[in-house]
Amino acid sequence: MKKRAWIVSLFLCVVMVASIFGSGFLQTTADPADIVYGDLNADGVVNDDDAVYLSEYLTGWSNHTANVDTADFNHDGVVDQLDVAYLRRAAAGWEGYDLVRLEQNTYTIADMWDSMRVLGRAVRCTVDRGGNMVADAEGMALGLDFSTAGMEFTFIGQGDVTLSIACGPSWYSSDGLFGVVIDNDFENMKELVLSNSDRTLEVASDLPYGEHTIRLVKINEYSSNGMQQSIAIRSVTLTGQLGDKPAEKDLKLEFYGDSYTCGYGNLGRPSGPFGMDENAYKTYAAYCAQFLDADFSACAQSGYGLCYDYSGSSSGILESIWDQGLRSNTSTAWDFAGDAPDVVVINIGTNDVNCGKTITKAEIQQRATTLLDNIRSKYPDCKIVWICGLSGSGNNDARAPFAQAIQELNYSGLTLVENLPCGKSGRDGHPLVSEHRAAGEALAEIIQDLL
Ligand SMILES: [Ca+2]
Ligand SMILES: [Ca+2]
Repeated sequence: MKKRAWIVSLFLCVVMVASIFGSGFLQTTADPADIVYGDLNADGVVNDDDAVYLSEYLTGWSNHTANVDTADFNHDGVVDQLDVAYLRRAAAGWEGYDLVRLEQNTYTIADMWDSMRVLGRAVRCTVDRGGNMVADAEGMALGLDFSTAGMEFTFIGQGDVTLSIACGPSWYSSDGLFGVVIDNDFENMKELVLSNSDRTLEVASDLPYGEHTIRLVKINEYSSNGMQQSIAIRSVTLTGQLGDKPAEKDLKLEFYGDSYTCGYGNLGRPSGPFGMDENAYKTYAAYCAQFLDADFSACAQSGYGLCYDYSGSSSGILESIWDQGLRSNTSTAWDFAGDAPDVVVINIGTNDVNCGKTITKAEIQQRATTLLDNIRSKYPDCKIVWICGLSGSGNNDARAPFAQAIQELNYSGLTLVENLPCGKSGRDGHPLVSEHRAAGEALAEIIQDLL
């Protein structure tokens, strides 16, 4: 109550002072580069003396100066008694009162590394003149190939946020989408259209002054045939300063899969390029993670299978990509050293049972054991959920013996899901976003019971 009474009396005081002295004062004297933000009396520290100094300046002390660029602490464009109050609270360490100078800053990935989160399979890299990404632990850029790879950071400031990017050489035949989530508003995620000639990308505009959380994610998958793309984020330009590193979720999920996990065709735009009809942040996997308040990442590729891909080739299988960090540079292994997921979800088999091959139980079991042992070697304690494709599409009769083969492995820690309910109203018999959401909710209930 005391504090509130103080604020009220301060407010009344401010109203009185403002009415006497007008809306504020501007005086630019020193080079802004030489001024420590908040240090009005130039004694090298920011404390209550600076609030006193500013207050004296506002009451007309002729030997005092103040610069709007450095003394407008509440960022309303004028220097007045509100700034005195703001500075006093900032000097006292009140939460929400940060001295942030509103100037444009450009941060490379190297600059941001300790204050950003890496999402999914994003790889620190350099980018050569041809747009190729080369893994480099000291690199200035962040390479994104897999769906759900990205980054998240916070900043205190306002206005626009712009990326400097490079789109890989594989991206030549159509535009694609790039995902942006501002202040955790997943429902209104932006799907920005990217072309391979783009070198900058505005991901946010006209943000009001305050603390913001920016999540940047690749929502299209990579494809070596050029229909999808690589993206490297070189730097982020914003007005304000980087904030604290965003918090991790307590629960982590990791998905391995095919087009269902990539979100192929889920946006309901079947007449255009499939890069415009895919959002990996609106899949059963993404919604499952949202329902469980979990972090999630994906290692997935449309058309892939356990033993055979959709065309019956044995090259397009999860075993060949499960440990990759960059799809465009297949010698780049993913670094599994980060936090292990609590649950790994493998959603594979639909392409196997629909590719026209006759697959023996022994083949299924041998490939499954190899994949499971590989994942187990990295995550000794995780639970594993194996979904034999989403029901509703494809050959349901053929799925049964596939599921039976997995079940008979009796693999330690594995839960089999044979029929995850799902529709198929999107492109090529794939689920739409609403259908993914329903499947994600059902999967979240299954996982909840395992935890
Ligand atoms: Ca000072
Ligand atoms: Ca102000």
